[in-house]
Amino acid sequence: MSPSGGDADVSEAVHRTAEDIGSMEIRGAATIAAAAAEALGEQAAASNAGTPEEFHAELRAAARVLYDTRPTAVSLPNALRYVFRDIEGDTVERLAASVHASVSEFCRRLETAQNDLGRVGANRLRDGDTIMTHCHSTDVVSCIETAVAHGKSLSAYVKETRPRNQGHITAEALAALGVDVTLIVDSAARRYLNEVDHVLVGADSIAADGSVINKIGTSGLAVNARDRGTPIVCAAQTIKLHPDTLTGHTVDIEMRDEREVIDEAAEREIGDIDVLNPAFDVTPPRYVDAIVTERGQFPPESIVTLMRELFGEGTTEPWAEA
Ligand code: RUB
Repeated sequence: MSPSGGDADVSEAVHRTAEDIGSMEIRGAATIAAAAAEALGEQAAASNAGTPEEFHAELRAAARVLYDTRPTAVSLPNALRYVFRDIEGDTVERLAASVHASVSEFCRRLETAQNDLGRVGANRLRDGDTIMTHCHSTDVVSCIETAVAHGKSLSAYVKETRPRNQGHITAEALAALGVDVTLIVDSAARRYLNEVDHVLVGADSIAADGSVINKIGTSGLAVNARDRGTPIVCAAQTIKLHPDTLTGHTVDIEMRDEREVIDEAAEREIGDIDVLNPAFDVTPPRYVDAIVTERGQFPPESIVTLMRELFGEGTTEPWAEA
């Protein structure tokens, strides 16, 4: 084992979580963040490190495996940073206990933030309103759940969200809450926007200029919603704020396997074609009415103030090889 982290032992649990994130068995920015933090906790608990240096090297190696899974949701590196920030101890046992405490605190804060955000978002919804959703966002569901708990009766047009159909998860979640759900194909969205009071979407990352990076199709929906005069709200905990965009970096858009779009036989039958499968897109701030966070709601253009307050001027990568 190398104290530099190059060959450090990474636990089975971490590899399993990384595979599940890569294959989207674990998906959605908040859920990915919690899973990554918990995997670091499992790494610490399973550690056979003989020295604190070896322990740190293992943890850094584990974080790199998790970091390399999917590039767009900044909640993943933000979660890793949170856990690393609070680690202290002069023995392996104390270090492991400190990782455990840090992971527990992170997951507790994540849950609290989602509940607080839900209360803010719910205040925007009135009894009898109709919502349109895209993909599956637990932050969005939290707003709707709170509104329903406050006695509001809601309807929803739920876009199926090709190619992975995360709309089915949203449909199930909202139907279970008692929302009157209508599932539509993505291309039917514009047809029904006239009947919609709010478009509600989540975010994988939010850039310093207020751009919302979310599931592919969000930007087209937002442009259509603006054209129809339907407010579009993004529900996103502050862990979705992308601190690197403060210093001019752009958000990496994940390209996924073409087999999610078309199977091999069908493609062969069509002939010589290219297939592209971008997982996310960027919605410019002018198409977004509000970003709802656990710290209140913000016009997208002002989110940079909150980002500076929470993340300062830049970030570190504590998992980098020493
Ligand atoms: C999920 C997606 C969700 C955000 C927010 O994409 O785009 O809208 O991650 O989700 P994928 P949450 O299915 O490719 O992971 O509010 O649960 O963090």
